[in-house]
Amino acid sequence: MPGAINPWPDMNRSLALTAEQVSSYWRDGFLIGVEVLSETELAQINADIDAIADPSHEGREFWYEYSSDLEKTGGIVHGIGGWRVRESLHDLLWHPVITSAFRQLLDAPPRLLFDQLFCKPALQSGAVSWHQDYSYWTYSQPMNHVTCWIALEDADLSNGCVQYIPGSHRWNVLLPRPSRLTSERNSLLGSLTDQQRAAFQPIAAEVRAGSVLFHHPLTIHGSLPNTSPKSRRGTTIHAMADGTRAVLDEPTVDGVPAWLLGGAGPFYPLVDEPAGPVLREPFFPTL
Ligand SMILES: O=C(O)CCC(=O)C(=O)O
Repeated sequence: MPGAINPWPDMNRSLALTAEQVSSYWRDGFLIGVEVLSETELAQINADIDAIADPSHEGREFWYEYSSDLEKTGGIVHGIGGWRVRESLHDLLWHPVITSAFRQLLDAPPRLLFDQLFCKPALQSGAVSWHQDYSYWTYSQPMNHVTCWIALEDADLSNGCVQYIPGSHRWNVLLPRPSRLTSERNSLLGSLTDQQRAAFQPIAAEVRAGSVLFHHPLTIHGSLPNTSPKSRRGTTIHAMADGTRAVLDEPTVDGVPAWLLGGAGPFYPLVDEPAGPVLREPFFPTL
């Protein structure tokens, strides 16, 4: 039976990013608008997301985290681990245009760190605070990560598209992490120098459904609330280079969920790897 996502959508198209796309990623810290998904693939993923809106949906036990309670999530339907819940979200991880871009941008074989769903229903709040992704993942070392954000619906400023601060990945800073889903969306600005504040010029990553964004783990990004009558759905794949280790001083670390550690417990780490265990199957598959 064919998978939900066609593994070879168009044999005539080049899978690779162009040299210009790769250099603009390194210059700006992000890349906007690589076309990936067909109408059919989008329809399948969106039908699956419609189905998971029901809190009693089949397979819900496979989420690492899931909440459609907008009161709790600040107006965003948020999930981690969708690849284990629906076939379309699973197959998306191995879309050849995405995996080959990961390989180019990491310059290494990619692995999944985790996937993450961010859906902003129409006319709801739903801001994502300014943040750098790596501030949440410092346990995964060395830092060689890249995120792909996939537009499942058209995204523009009015419905809260992702916004980036160009060049911020080259500021050579790791700023304190804010709570990601919060009304205090500008709290990170308090940690910037005057020079960084002057360079804080957001670019709105407006994209059509089916196109994707890539960003560097130190690029500052966030998004405004959705005040429009249009829903805004996006899902991300956070990838890391093969060989990335979980470097932790303690069996459990505040803010690091147990699933990320492949099953933390009193006997963690289960393997004798002084440098920290390599993040690998089954939770961190190769892409
Ligand atoms: O979907 C959003 O608005 C934010 C996404 C995000 O923070 C991320 O992809 O790291």
